Amino acid sequence: MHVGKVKERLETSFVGKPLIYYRRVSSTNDVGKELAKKGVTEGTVILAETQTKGRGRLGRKWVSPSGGLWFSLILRPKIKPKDLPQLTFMAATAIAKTLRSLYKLRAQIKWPNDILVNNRKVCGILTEGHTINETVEFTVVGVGINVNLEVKAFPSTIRSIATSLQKELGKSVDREKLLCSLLMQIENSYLTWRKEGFKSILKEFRTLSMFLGKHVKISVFDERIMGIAEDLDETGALIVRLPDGTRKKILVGDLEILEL
Ligand code: BTX
Repeated sequence: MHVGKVKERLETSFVGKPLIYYRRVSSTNDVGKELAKKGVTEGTVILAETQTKGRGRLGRKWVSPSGGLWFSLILRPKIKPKDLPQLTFMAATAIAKTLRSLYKLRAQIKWPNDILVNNRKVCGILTEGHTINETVEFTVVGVGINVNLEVKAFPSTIRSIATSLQKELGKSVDREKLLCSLLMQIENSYLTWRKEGFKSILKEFRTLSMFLGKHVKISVFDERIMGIAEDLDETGALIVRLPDGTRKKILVGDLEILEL
């Protein structure tokens, strides 16, 4: 990664300023939290070539070899912890839009935090907050995108569910250009969210999604819920219509589409 090129080309006003680059870290979210506690400004981005302890939700492992884009963005909006998912949605819409406009890929969002291309995961988002007295002090939005990776670089357990931009496009892409475009789009989406609220993000999230109206199975810890993914409510929770016709609201979980 030529960080100098990114800094030269970056046209944002605050996202990615500063951009802090490491060749190798445990997890950019962990480094981000440490730096945020020390007071780095809103917009700071921590980028790493590889992560040794990349994380997904619920402590799951995020495979992060060299060639991907692994970064975390520090934001400091004044929100309550319950509103943190809004930032995941904000980032997901920004990423899906960028992949569509740069590469003409049909990038689609899978609730709540994945971007898929051809039904395989190309990107995951992990938003974490640091809360004091019921107020979020800072937020770390972690983004992992499989960019110039060969699918055989993935462990066998995820080879069938993951993809990369290189695989989908049949060629490697300019990571510096991608990062600049992503940070610009994330800044725009974040400012829209701050100005207009969650409604406008949610509207875009719905259009970019691939699960609405589909037969789904949702795993919520040990529970499995099957039904039709009917809609998202105004907080981003998933509304599922169960076989008996009743509706259930789901705040977090892992979604599997049963019919593609
Ligand atoms: P998640 O919990 O929704 O997904 C984690 C699951 O995704 C894993 O259990 C595995 O099945 C699968 N997986 C692991 N690595 C990959 C990969 N490279 N591509 C596709 N599928 C994979 C998703 O959590 C949130 C991931 C956020 C990652 C970023 S990277 C920068 C930042 N730092 C950090 O530690 N995490 C975030």
